[in-house]
Amino acid sequence: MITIHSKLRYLFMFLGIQLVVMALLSREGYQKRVTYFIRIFRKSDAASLSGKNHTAASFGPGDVYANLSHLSKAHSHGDDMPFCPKISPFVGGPIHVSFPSGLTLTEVQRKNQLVARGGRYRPPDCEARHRTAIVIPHRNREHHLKFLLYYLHPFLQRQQLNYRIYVIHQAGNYTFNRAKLMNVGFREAMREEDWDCLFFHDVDLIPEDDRNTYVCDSNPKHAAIAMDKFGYKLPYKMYFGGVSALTPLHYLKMNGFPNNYWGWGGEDDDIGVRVSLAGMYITRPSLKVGRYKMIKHKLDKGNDVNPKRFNMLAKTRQTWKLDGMNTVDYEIISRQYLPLYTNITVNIGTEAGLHPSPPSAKAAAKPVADKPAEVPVKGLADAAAKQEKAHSEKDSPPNNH
Ligand code: UD2
Ligand code: MN
Repeated sequence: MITIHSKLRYLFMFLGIQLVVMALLSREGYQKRVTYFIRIFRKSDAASLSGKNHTAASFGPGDVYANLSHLSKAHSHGDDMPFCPKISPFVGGPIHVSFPSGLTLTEVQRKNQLVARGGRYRPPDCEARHRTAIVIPHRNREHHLKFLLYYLHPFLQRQQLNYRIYVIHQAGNYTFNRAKLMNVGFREAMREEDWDCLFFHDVDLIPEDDRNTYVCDSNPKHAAIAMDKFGYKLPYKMYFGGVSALTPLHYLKMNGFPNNYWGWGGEDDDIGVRVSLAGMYITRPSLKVGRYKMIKHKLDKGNDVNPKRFNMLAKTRQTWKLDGMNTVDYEIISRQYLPLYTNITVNIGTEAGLHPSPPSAKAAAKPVADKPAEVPVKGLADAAAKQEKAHSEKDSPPNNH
């Protein structure tokens, strides 16, 4: 009897101690860690989200959707939310990029359930440390846009950013003007919210490593340092095309981007030169991290090579203060808050202004004053000359991708 009693006593003591330990462990911090580990074991959630008929690559290593299910769905925005960690626990490194044929926007939407109307996202359970606007110049590239949205949304969520995607759509058929659309994007995005960083992003460039964080540096950042189309190398030192990131202060300091590069080419170099003329320098992520895949395409109709680009580039030093954010003129045609992005359709006019007169009236009218001169400029600016040389490889329009 005595032995049974003492055994029972030990058993109760043991159970009591266990209860105390459990009570201590069940405090909030422990709960969070347990939930985190439970989520890791439920990795397959992401796969089930898309249902049976998902067309994207299956969730193997490098799948950009693999750990999205770890993000809590509780929308607990409030004053007492802690800041997100400095390095997001959801960042996973290299991303496998492919272009499945059957992907639809509806599927992209279904896979990004925490993205709010207008392509808006905030981490649900922590206060983001960065507010980033993505600005995409666009016309007739819906197919590319769909893939970019498919990859960019989870990419940015993994980085725990507070972000919104703006697509700036050039109205009409007149020659495309990438840099002017960026100026429109800058002004319209800043009008809506106090972004601390803007990413200017080609529609056809897909980031391949989520350690390439979409936050700004102390100087303008060129993020697309390594692209497949250039053999994952920087084509030349001053290259600033593809994807770049500037704070509002950087942007205003260099008077934004030029408005008068109509057609393909040159504007990216003009922007690069503006950075240094404004007393700043270009920063870049490492070659390992700043990797991008460009969706293969031909030169678009309505975006012919700009034959004036070298002459114009030679004059950036004289023109950058006279043309840019301080002179941009445009008319917003519509602003749509779509499920995956904010679409801003804009009339940016032509070289002859926002409302150029019809050809018949033109004959009678005085010649357009601000039309860039065609005469070759004596003594090309250093940068322009160097670029022209370095370009021989890079500076060809995308007609053979
Ligand atoms: C290169 C640069 C690009 C820019 C361009 C010269 C790369 C990866 N990118 O792009 O940053 O400097 O040369 O202008 O090297 N777009 C449309 N619809 C059109 C035409 C252009 O949406 O009809 C947009 C779209 O976002 C596209 C971007 O403009 O990604 C650049 O045009 P591109 O892709 O035809 O030129 P590409 O690849 O040579
Ligand atoms: Mn391209």
